[in-house]
Amino acid sequence: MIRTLSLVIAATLAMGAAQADPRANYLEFCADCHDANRLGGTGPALIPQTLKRMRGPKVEAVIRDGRVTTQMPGFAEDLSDAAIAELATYLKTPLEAVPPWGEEQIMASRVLDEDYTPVDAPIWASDPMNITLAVETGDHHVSVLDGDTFEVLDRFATPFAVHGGPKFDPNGRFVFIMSRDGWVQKYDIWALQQVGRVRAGLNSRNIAMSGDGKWLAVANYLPNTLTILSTEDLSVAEVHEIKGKDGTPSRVSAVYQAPPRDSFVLALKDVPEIWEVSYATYPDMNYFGGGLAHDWKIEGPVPQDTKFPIRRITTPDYLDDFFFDQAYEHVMGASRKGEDGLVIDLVIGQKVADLALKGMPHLGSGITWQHGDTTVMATPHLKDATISVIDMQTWETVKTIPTQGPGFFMRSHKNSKYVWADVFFGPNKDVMHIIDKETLEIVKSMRPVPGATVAHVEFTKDGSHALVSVWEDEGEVLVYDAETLEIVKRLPMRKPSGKYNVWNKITFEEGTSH
Ligand code: DHE
Repeated sequence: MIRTLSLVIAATLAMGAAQADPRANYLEFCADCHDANRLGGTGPALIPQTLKRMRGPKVEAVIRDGRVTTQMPGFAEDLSDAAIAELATYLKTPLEAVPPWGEEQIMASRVLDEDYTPVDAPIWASDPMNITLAVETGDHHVSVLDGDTFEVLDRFATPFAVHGGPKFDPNGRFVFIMSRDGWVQKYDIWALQQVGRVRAGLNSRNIAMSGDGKWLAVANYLPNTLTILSTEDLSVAEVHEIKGKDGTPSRVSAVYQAPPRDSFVLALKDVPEIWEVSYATYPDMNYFGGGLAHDWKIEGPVPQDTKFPIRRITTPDYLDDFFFDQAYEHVMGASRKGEDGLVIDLVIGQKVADLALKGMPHLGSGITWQHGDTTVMATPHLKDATISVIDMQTWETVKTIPTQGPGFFMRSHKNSKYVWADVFFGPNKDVMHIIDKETLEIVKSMRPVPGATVAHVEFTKDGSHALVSVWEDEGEVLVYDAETLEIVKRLPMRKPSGKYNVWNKITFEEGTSH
């Protein structure tokens, strides 16, 4: 009797211990799909870098109730509320050590589709230059749209939580898509087939395509690296470890393509430096837009044992978010504190101006257009209900346009007289402002679906139509006549986010972010 009782007590204590040990619960209930090291498997990585970026229900609620439209079940019957809370805290704790993720691990993750069959020409009859992709974050898909009829040519699954703009090769045939967990997907638009996937980082920011279409650079937070992939077969060309001049490791906030300079430009999170990584090849050497000739401008040695030499520019501040002039000679950078910005001349590698920018400008969403005899750049602010318009010759703010709330994205097209600017945050998140490019005044504020977030606009190739996301789970893409501002078509979609037109992207159309 005593023995039975002690067995019961021991079992109860053991269960209590398991319930209280979040790591044990993780291994029992989560590891099969999310990996024993929390780095992701069929489900996403469960690390703070990924979790804090996810919009939607809180972590506890997802563990308890599951996630609709995904394979994530609820664990309310297996785990007490206290155990769920502890498990959530465990998932929000940084990894003790970041496992190695170099060439070997990246190559081991690569999957090339065996049934992928290349084609000589598109298998559809639409205008290949007017194809538009719509990312649907609700169920992690992309819809391929004919830009004239808005017919959906294909709808394919992407890796979990795509972020940033997909990048097209210079012919607009292949597109590369990146997820926050570092997966890069290659998709053949002509064949409407996935070519393959590779995990280029463990937690990544965005990707950039080289001007010649041969290389794809992947900006990583985890580990602190830039991965350069061959676009041909997604193999690793090089993995650059990112360390500042004093040896401080740094996350890469973003990588940008600078085609006239034959280089990638990197914004670094943890060191006050800009890096330029050249993909120029002998004999067409155009290292750093010719800057290599002036080696007094280059700080630090240019490594000889790399295909992709690096130039470092020391900056007076930590810069997080960039915008380039059309010639890629100047870069505007927002300070990491989000309180101001500055302009660096990439040729001489020096600061040439300060920018009056408050309230966390989102320069990456900036656009330019001709205004009188100058070019202006406009940017929204993530923490201020204004849009700043900056003269790109004097770098002065020529106008601050008050809006109905902080915005995220802006778009225009050279054939359109309007700029479209969303209000992403606050009670007026259902508003889309229309700004006259000449008067710099808001001429219309539209509320297409009252109460629903409307955000991100993309134009068709000729600028005649503007596509707007109703950013809700049961959402839609609204197709507007860009002149009359009337809705001409509604395309149901699952939480659509960004849309990307092949022509506007590969020609670096001035009204779109690059
Ligand atoms: Fe983005 C682009 C950084 C939050 C949706 N976002 C970008 C780019 C950068 C960036 C550097 C340019 C990459 C490119 O296209 O090559 N984003 C950041 C952040 O630092 C920020 C503020 C915080 C973070 O979570 O990392 C952030 N972004 C978001 C979101 O919360 C959004 C709205 C939803 C989501 O998907 O996470 C979001 N970001 C987007 C989209 C683009 C983007 C749709 C592409 C815009 C385009 O038209 O090119």
